[in-house]
Amino acid sequence: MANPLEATVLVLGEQSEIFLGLLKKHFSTIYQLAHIENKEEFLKDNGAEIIAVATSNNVGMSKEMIDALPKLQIIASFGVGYDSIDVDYAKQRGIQVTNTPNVLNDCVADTAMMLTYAVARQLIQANTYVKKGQWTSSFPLTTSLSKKVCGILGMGNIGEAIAKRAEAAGMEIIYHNRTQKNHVDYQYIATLEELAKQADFLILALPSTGETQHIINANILDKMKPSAYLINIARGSVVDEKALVESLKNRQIAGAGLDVFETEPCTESPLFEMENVVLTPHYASGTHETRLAMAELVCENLIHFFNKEPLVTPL
Ligand code: 8YV
Repeated sequence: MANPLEATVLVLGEQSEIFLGLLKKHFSTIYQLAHIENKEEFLKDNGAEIIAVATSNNVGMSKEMIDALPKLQIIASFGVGYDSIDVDYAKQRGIQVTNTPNVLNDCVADTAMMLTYAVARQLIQANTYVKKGQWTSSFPLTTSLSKKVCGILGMGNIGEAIAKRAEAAGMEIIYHNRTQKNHVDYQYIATLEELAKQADFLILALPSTGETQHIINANILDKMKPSAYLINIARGSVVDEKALVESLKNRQIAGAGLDVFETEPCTESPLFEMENVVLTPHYASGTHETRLAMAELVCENLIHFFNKEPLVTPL
């Protein structure tokens, strides 16, 4: 491996060993702001020199942080979602922003399907049933995926990867998106209300934007069938979690599989008590392989930036 580039990168937040290790391999000076005791003093002394920042979706970058770095030229983020970064303000200031699309599609789509299977086939209960020695009679019957309607909200790259898997499971795919996608054969449903009505499994794969906050609210949950499940691998903010809890309590829907929450990390919630809910800790992209690919893509973007080449995945 070649010597690291003579370049400085300021890293925001606590980042994984995989990510930090790669940054250290590629760039000569890495400052980890989270580990600097007097951040204000550090930013006063070094802020004017820093042109590159590495962050992640769970850490983000606020307008205030951008303002603390007057020479900033690039924000390279680890994650496909960028709702935690003030991208509009960065762009106004002429700062380029990159994310890590596509490399995580498979793992995120796998997680969507894993949650779908887990809620439908009661994987968690079945596992407990065997391990606790309760298998004295047959386990209650569960719900099949095949021939069921999989309604996908958000037919981007992740939505498509989910659709392929759901198709392979024998499901019928319908979707709603801001615009109809010409290159996919799945049935387009013009409104979210109608999608919610028809879906046996409503899978959320849309970005979190100003327009999508609480897009799944009491009104939409009301439209869902009592036998339907909600699966969310997108962002917690797209679901009104209080309304979801109510609808689960009242058995207005059959259950939910959630990888993301309105507040993360989520350490207490009425959802924890619910048998018909399967929860995972926002770990859809969290495999060795995918996190390495994400870290590599952040570094590639930064290398291109320092070499004055076009960025690989600019926003
Ligand atoms: C996170 C994600 O990036 O890519 C995204 O948008 O939500 C995840 O892959 C990861 O948890 C690091 O913040």
